[in-house]
Amino acid sequence: MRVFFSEQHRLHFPQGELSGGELITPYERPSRVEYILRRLTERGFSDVEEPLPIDPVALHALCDAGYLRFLETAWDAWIAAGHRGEVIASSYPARRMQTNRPPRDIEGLAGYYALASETAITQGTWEAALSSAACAQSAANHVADGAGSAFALCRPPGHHATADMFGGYCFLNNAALAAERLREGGAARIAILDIDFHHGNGTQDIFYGRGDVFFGSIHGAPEDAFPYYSGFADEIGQGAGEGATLNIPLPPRTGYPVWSEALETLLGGIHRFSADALIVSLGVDAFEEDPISFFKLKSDDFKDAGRRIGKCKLPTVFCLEGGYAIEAIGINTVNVLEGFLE
Ligand code: SP5
Ligand code: ZN
Repeated sequence: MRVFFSEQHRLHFPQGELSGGELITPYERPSRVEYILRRLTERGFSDVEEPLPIDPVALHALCDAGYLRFLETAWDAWIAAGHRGEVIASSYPARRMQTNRPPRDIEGLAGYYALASETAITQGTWEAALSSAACAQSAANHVADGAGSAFALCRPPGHHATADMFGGYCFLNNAALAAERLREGGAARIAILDIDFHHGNGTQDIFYGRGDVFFGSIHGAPEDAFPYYSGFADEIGQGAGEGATLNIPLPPRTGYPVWSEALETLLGGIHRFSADALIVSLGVDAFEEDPISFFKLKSDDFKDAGRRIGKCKLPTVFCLEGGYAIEAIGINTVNVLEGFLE
């Protein structure tokens, strides 16, 4: 399985994540991919390639133009305004306020385009986000060209990002870009399987009205887990997309017996949808030792999950999402890939 990876991810490393009222070193940090790369090498995944540069046409087709302009210029505008810290949103267009009038002031604009405050933008964030998206696009191209599977080692992750919002450590929705690329490559129906601990609100939002892209997710129940305001079981899609979204929220301390049953439910949905290709939003934060999550999967469970996904026999693009138990992130991620290849 070819791996797509760019060193550019390092350009995104904010000093601060807002957590429990403190600024801490972000959980989503560069060393995550170093552990994964090391494990890939150990396990013989030697086919590692630089992605081609991002296709700007595809990016603009997916995202809001004002949002892209914001991401590109936010750091400079923030510094020009005299702010001394990193770009962190603090004011939001909340209930009954104006959600369609981007302010001129950069502090207001940050909140306009944010969905959460834990995620800071720093000097290299835009370039890193572009390189991450490029990994997803190149992996999808590779699969569209006939490879059975590919792994996009995306950092920063993508599944919380909508067409016009960042947050949850995400800026550009890598899985959505991969899906569109596979569509252009001739796959009429795409399934996205999101096994990250958190609900992939961004991916769901992008495809909510679409009948040609299935989105299924297992995640911590919104009552208890970020992103809190989406991922309920009654979110099933709308219009042409009605029935093409399938959410399985699960409670604290869920272990593999219940989690794997949920996975089978999603795989059944994907089968009934008759997908031509599969994208896996591969977060491994369902791991029992993850510092910000509450499921109880063990390392071996990730291999079994990979095996079950492999039984779909679909051309598959894996996009890295979350996973913050850093010492185990390599083992858990590569276990999914190895299970899939068995
Ligand atoms: C891609 C991805 O996995 N994003 C996750 C973003 C989570 N952001 C909010 C985390 C809040 C965690 N608070 C729990 C702290 C437990 N000590
Ligand atoms: Zn996550």
